[in-house]
Amino acid sequence: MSRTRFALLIVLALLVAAAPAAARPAATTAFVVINVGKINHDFKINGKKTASIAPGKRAKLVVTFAKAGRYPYLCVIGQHWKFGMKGRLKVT
Ligand SMILES: [Cu+2]
Repeated sequence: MSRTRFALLIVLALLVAAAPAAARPAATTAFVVINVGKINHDFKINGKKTASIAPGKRAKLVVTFAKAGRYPYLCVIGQHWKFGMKGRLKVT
């Protein structure tokens, strides 16, 4: 699966922190990951990971980013990440 295809699996990244940016110590984001592939996948970022997601199913992962930066994400099932199921999320 290409890196671009994997990026499409991350359908929605919703910023749930309602306070003004200057007032909050960290940004909390809920990822809704939909597996549109034909085998199981997962999604790991910043030390948190979904369960294995079956084809056609979805999982939600709530992650807090303490500071701005680039955070690697990947699928840790098998060696999927070696075949491109990875990327970096920029948090500003
Ligand atoms: Cu995978």
